[in-house]
Amino acid sequence: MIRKNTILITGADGEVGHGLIRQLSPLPDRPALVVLDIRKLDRSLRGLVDRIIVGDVLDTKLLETLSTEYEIDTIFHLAALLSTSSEFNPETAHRVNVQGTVNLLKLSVDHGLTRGKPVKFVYASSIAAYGMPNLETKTSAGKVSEDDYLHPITMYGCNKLYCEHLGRYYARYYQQLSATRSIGVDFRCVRFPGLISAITLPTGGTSDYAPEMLHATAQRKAYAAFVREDTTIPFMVMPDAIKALLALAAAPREQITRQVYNVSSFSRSAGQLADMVKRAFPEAAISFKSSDARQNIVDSWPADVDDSAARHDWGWAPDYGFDRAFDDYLIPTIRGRYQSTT
Ligand code: AKB
Repeated sequence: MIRKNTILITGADGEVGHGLIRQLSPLPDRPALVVLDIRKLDRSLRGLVDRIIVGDVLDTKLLETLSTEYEIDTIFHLAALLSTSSEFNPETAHRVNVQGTVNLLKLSVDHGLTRGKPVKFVYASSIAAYGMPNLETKTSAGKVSEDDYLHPITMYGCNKLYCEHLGRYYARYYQQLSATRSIGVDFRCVRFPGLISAITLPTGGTSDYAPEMLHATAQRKAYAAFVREDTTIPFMVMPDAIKALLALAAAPREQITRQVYNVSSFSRSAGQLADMVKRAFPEAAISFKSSDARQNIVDSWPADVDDSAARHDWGWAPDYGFDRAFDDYLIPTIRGRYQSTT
């Protein structure tokens, strides 16, 4: 039997997974889409994929079965516990975020060997991999490069940074002392800023104040952000996040000069985001009640990132700057989304 070329998406029921499925599903002659998540895929997406697996990235038996059933060409590994959830359950987060990634990297190297070609492994990392030492440094550092300030203060950030290293290890050094060298894995990683979708809300992140203020306001609810008004980190809207994943996956291997790439669209303070929301919804009731613990986490993330390597190597450029993100995507989409419910 000839097995169909397959794309495997883990964490498919998260918001990046949803965006990726919507983008990939209508493509002509696309590989089979096999999606894995601990939760059953949202009803609205079930008809868009070829197989839905409700299961755990920690279930190695399940992953082995997948490896025998499908010719896996590309894995988008999105499954993770986000930063706030991870702080409440650090050891569980470590298991899911790290052991889950190890399991998929191992699946990839073994699968690559059987098919004689490395599996493309696209990993979603995060600005949480950074740890700015204090607010003065955060302000003076400007756009930080991929290699600076890598001292994360969250379990999630530590997990993401370590998994970036694991990706490099499995790609280049796995089984380096054995007689038969591994075929490795074609590991590629984007470090995402805070993501904002007009369609879905994230669960358990710490950059969530941005999407939360927008979604609450669009539903005519008051919102108290858990950060100071001047809190600044980089953000990106979901269509650009999907664009980044697909562009990195599609880039010719010889153009890839590093394993981890920053990507960014706009960097704004929570107050500037609120002003934009108020411009569209003048009745918005947004306040700022900084919670020390979560504030501390966001303060440890850079105010902006340098994504020039992604721009140079694989032509990264966001479609949505700050104004366009709100005017052409967030506001019209979110109005449509809640029209019937408000
Ligand atoms: C989170 O807040 O945990 C995520 C992230 C920045 O990776 N949105």
